[in-house]
Amino acid sequence: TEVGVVAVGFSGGQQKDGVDIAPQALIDSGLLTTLRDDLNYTIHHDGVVHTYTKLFPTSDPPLHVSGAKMPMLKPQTVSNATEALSSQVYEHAKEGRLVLTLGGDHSIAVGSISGVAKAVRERLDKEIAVIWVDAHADINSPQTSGSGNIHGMPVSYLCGFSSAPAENPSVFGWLEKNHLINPKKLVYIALRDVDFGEKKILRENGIKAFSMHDVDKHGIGKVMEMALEYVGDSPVHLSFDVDALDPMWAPSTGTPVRGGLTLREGDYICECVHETGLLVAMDLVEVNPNIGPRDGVDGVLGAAETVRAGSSLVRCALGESLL
Ligand code: DIR
Ligand code: MN
Ligand code: MN
Ligand code: MN
Repeated sequence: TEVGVVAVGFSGGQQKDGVDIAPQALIDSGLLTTLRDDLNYTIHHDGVVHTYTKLFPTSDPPLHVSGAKMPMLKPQTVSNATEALSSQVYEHAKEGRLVLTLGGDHSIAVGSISGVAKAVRERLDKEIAVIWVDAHADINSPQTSGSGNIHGMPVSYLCGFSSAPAENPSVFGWLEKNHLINPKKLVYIALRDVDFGEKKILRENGIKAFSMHDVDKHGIGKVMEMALEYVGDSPVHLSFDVDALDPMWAPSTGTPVRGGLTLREGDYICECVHETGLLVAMDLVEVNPNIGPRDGVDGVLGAAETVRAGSSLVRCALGESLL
């Protein structure tokens, strides 16, 4: 199989530096050479960690959208970066490559998922399913967001619940109908920190979600059975936020939430998706090597171990565990 890799050193969807150095850390840990040499993939990668800084506007003031409590932060920066990423991902996906996007914060999923959705419509005349593994639902609109951080909003734009605001139509104005996903083909796993306004959006749109409560109740085996039955035979884009894992396994991330998945449960999710043969793209996001404790002191896991966990998730999704 052919894999297209896009390394995205972008942190503009939230406020903590460091998430932009994760792609290089993942590559330095040997992820791509393992995919090539041990898993026998043909890797297409330009060797660049894209920052898109040339596309950043000289000034990008917070955007006050009518009805919002908080202004959108770095709106044009995030829009420009994700627009560029969307076409990079599209170019890989239209060649039939499995696209691996290494982030970066989760706002970049607006780019990766839109590019895959468009390519799969053109190639296969199908809608993609999205499996979003995250402590958070990332489905705030600019109106419901309590932070203004766009990494809490990508799903809202991808579902078409939000679009270019009247106050500045160039912010996400590039998103076309063929970039969007069907909210009925979206399924969440590992949720445990969902804002009040987001719960309302999930409920009113009948969006399928398996929270940590469901993982505890049914076990990860049954949850994956139900999630994959829901997905059916649609091509799958797996968007994995490393904060879905418990901070014990992935402490180096911007918004850790206790009570998450074990590394084994995360790997299991990825293995199950691999087994379907439906995987067309994966994002690995929100690894932030600048956050968290030092590795190795009294067995404490820190940045290096978070990178290792992220690498393991990707390798499992690409079939490493198969005997
Ligand atoms: C919160 C936190 N729901 C927000 N979201 C995070 O800012 O909208 N997403 N951390 O990863
Ligand atoms: Mn690249
Ligand atoms: Mn996220
Ligand atoms: Mn998250």
